[in-house]
Amino acid sequence: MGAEMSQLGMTAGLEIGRAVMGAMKPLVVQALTALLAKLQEKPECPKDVPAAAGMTAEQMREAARKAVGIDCTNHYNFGVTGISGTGKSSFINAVRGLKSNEPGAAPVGEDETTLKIAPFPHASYPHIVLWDTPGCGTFKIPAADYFQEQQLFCFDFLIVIIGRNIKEDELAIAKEARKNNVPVFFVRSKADDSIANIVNDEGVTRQQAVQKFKKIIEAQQENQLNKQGFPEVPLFAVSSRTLFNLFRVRTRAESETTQAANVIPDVVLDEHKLMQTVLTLAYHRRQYISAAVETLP
Ligand SMILES: Nc1nc2c(ncn2[C@@H]2O[C@H](COP(=O)(O)OP(=O)(O)O)[C@@H](O)[C@H]2O)c(=O)[nH]1
Ligand SMILES: [Mg+2]
Repeated sequence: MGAEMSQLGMTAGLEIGRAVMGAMKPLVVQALTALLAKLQEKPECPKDVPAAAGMTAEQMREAARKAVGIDCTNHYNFGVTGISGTGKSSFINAVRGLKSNEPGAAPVGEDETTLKIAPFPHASYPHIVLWDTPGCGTFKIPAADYFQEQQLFCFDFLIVIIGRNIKEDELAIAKEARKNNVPVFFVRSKADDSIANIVNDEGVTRQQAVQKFKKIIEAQQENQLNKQGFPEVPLFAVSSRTLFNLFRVRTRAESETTQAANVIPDVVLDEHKLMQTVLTLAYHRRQYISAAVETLP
């Protein structure tokens, strides 16, 4: 890694893991780093929420803060949801640069006995809060009720972590998000596992398996989202391991140990594209119109 890149990484508190760098165009990484630097600041304006039941938007935001603890004036709130075991907690920890056994990390691999939504603030970005929202869209609580009860319309966007097949419940979340003007993104996690399985099952090389997996994701987008009436919902494939390596801020000693251990480089799929898409959207939607007009030529 060049001195310039290293400095950029430090500025935004983002460590570009060597394994990820190996397969990345530095420009993509620079763009993400610059974007994250913008998110160091408090959002310019509060999240737009619908005024309802005789309450103004401001009163709605205050009610949400009191009821659920969502501060959608000072924070960017990223909702993460999905069926138990899909990788929500791992995703949240990875984006926070945390291992699952470290203090403050969301517990991984646990059965979800509680359906309580929980905030996980980002240590390097004090205005970013990731929310674990187990139970959203499950038969126990229909998505429409969950959205209102938990005030999810306050989220800047919602990420639905999915598995091999998109379920009706997950489409119900997308429908509710659309109604509440919350952008929704579907994310197929454990891409590293899927690729390893293709190598194993089909006796192909890792590179061939990556290409095959990309085709599977394209087909999933087409058949399970576009054709089901959700062409505006993008599907991204990621590995939480790759995301972790991207966001981890390492000490020199940890970097050296990791570099020595990373004999097989990370699988890199849509991790950068996903983060760039969601962060750009969150950032721009929280700027005052006047600020946007000023930037016009
Ligand atoms: N290989 C691999 N395993 C993952 C990934 N994400 C999660 N897992 C594993 O999947 C299991 C369930 O993950 P968890 O984050 O607890 O899922 P949750 O129930 O949706 O919060 C754990 O054993 C994780 O280690 C990933 O990207 N790659
Ligand atoms: Mg979990």
